[in-house]
Amino acid sequence: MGHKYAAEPFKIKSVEPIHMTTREEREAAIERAGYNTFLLKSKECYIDLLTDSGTNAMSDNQWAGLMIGDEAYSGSVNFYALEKAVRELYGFKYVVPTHQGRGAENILSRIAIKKGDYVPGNMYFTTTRTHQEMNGGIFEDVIINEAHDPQAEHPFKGNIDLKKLQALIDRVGADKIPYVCLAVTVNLAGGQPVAMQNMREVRALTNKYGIKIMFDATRCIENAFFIKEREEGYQNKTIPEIVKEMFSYGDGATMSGKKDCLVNIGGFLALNDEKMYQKATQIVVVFEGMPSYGGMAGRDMEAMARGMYESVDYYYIKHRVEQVRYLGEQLDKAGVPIVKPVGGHAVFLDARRFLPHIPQDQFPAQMLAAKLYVHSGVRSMERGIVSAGRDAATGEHHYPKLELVRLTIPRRVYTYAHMDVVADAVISLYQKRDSIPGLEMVYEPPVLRFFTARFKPLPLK
Ligand code: PLI
Repeated sequence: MGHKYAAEPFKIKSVEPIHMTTREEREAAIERAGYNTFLLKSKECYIDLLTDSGTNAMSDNQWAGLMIGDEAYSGSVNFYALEKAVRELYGFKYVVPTHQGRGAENILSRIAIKKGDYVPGNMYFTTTRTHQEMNGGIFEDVIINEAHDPQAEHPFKGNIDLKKLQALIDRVGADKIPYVCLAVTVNLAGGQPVAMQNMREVRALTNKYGIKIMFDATRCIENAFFIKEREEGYQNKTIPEIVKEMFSYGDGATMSGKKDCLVNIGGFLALNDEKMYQKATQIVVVFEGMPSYGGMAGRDMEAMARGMYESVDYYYIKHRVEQVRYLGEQLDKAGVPIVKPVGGHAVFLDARRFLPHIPQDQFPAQMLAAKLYVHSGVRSMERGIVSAGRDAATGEHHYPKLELVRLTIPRRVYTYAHMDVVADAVISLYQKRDSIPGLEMVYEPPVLRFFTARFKPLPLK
């Protein structure tokens, strides 16, 4: 049965009604929210594509797992279930549960980074870079150039550029590089995967210098699916085999369970080195909790362990990625500028080409997300200059090449019919794009400003 886009590999057992709103209600809501879609109430949104983080639908098996939560302060059975899942599926020896991904980033950054160290990575992620900088680290982008070009059709746009990595090592010295942060997939590049070949090469290079590799494993299953689909020699490997091989090139990983572990909350730091693990346990008790729950309830660890096994099912991940692609291909066919190829978790609108009349410091992607909401009730997220924040040293805006709006698809939540509604909304807004003005920022928090910044529209020029 060769359907172009896989049908849902699940039946729907429980439903959550969604709310329709009027245009007047949405106009008032976005005004109140300071033109920041993060500040809308969920009930004000019709199709909520703000994020794929923590918005997953759990299976009946995961819900059943909640009932066997062992809420002991220490040594919960659910911790051992999680540890077993991490060992069996990802191959790491030690696991420190955390309340979510950034909890793991906090611990890793504290134990591994010294002031003045450099942390190379395949593009920045907001919370990841913030933790690196708060611990005195300097982030260095070593992703291939194609990743910064929305139109470059490269099958593995998340790859690390080995020449850039080598140049950094030559410039600052290997002893100033505690680890390479290797994200699979790369969120802000458009959910783009990293090739196995590239991971192997990064491992070979870092081995020469004794530099560690720490994965950002957040969307590792999506990455594994792309390897199976696109990389020679992997068509006949299973998703678990590919995941295992990927992580065999790393020394550890931070994980936001809210994405590819198919849960609503939770994360972990995984490590192979016993000394690092011991240091991590010293930090986790200060910021999260005992090393055997680290900020998670026993029931949530159980749901996460079960979600991890479900996530490596081929039919699950095939549908997941193909549903995202279905939306992307509809927009592309209609001429709407998007990041290509379509990534694993989201379709990214290219706001530079969507709104070429708005300069980047008038926040075109921020305004596009706000206008899409008012136009249709579809909530999306800015991933451009606002998300990039300011340079920690100079205080100037970072001006990222990518000025994007992310339509992020929660896992197992919406149907193909919802994707049609979203596509129609974006396409009809594209036809009216000339009427959209820029924004000015009227409130700016000092770090991670995109979460709570506020804006006002400028007059249309
Ligand atoms: O939101 P957390 O703290 O569970 O995870 C932080 C985090 C780390 N790495 C990557 C690649 C992420 O995408 C990520 C969180 N992403 C969010 C919240 C998102 O909306 O994409």
